[in-house]
Amino acid sequence: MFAGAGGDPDPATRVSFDVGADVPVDLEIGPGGDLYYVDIYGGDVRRISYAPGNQPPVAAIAATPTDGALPLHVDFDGTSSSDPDGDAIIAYDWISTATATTTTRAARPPPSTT
Ligand SMILES: [Ca+2]
Repeated sequence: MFAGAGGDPDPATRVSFDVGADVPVDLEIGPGGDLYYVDIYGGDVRRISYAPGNQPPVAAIAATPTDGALPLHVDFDGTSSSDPDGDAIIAYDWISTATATTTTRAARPPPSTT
């Protein structure tokens, strides 16, 4: 909702911003200004970010295999990531919480870990 002529919010300027939201409950603003909500039927916590202009890429990560006996070698693949503006993704940052390291790769092949 945008400000009207007097500076107050004008209900006539309401705009839907997440028409795909399932059943949002418990809306909260995070420390970075993003809006978080619980999708009560989907069992997810979802984030809505406002990014005017150039939109950030959307990360999509696949792991193969997703389970197995130890030691398990897993290959990660981020090549399904996309940019809503159609911009090329020029780098992938892979952050390992196990080793507290960040690996930047120009593109493929994806990193793997055991
Ligand atoms: Ca972009």
